[in-house]
Amino acid sequence: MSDSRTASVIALSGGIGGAKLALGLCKVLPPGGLTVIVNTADDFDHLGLRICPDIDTVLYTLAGLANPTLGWGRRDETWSFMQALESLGGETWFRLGDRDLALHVERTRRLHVGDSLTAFTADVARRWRVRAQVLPMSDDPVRTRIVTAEGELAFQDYFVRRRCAPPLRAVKFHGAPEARVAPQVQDALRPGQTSPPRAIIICPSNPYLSVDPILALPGMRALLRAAGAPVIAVTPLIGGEAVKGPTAKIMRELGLPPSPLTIANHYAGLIDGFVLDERDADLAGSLDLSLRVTNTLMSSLEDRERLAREVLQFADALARPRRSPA
Ligand code: FO1
Repeated sequence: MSDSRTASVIALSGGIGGAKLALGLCKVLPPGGLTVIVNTADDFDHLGLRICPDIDTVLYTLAGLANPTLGWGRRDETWSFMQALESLGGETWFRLGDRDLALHVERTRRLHVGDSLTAFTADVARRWRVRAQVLPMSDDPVRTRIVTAEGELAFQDYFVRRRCAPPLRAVKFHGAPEARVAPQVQDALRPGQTSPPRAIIICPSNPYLSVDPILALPGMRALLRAAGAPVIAVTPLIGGEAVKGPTAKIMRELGLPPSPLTIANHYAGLIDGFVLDERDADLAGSLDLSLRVTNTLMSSLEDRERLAREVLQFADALARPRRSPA
């Protein structure tokens, strides 16, 4: 049996929304008690640099360096590089702040000399005294492509350059069938018989753009199910809208009702429990799944910590029956 005080908690996360809950979990768990598995399918090469937006958002957030206004990038940012680039007629649709730039330059160098993305990310986390393990889902390239009414677009072209405007028809994850789950992710999910993780938490990230690429890796769903921990998803929708981002818009364009019920059904077969927002409590009767109904809006650090505690309590309650002797 796992000791819920020491067993690790694993979170699956995209960028901004997921990182908020990851921060709450990191604050309420002991150092080293959290492993965050992060989507890398938003990554791309831009201005000759490798950009990994979701990894960077998680790192900045957990290190206390995140830009509180933008949600992405660094706090106390300056934009001299962008201004200089603009004066040269360069590409400025994807904004790289001066301080943020250092991370992309150094990562690009390290990848060129043969380091893995996992090794570089761990090195940054250590230097910034991040108290959690931050793991790219894979060291192999997986790239999201968005099929729109105007043709197929690379993810950042769709998300940032076009601001998600073209109606979305389908989402593809190029490279996913050939990609390998990062060995460190496999280790985190297969720690051996004596210490299964305490919980696996699917953060309130966009299911279609941020979580699905993680789940699309060969063997990932089987690893999650076999880990021996309750798998819990936290709704990214409140009252039919995402707190931030295009989740509801995308669902409408895919012909799906923008409801937490749709999200819970999307994760059917993978999750043991679902965290529903209290503003959607009337939907509780329609879900044939263990539920926790609570305030999922994370405006402050206190909100993040409170939600993290509630999700962990929910996981512990779900784990108890399955772990008690027959
Ligand atoms: N998002 C934007 O909306 N505009 C930007 O100019 C932008 C720049 C950027 C630079 C570095 C980085 O790590 C992230 C950045 N993001 C930007 C956010 C990001 O591309 C998206 O939020 C994610 O890919 C979706 O999770």
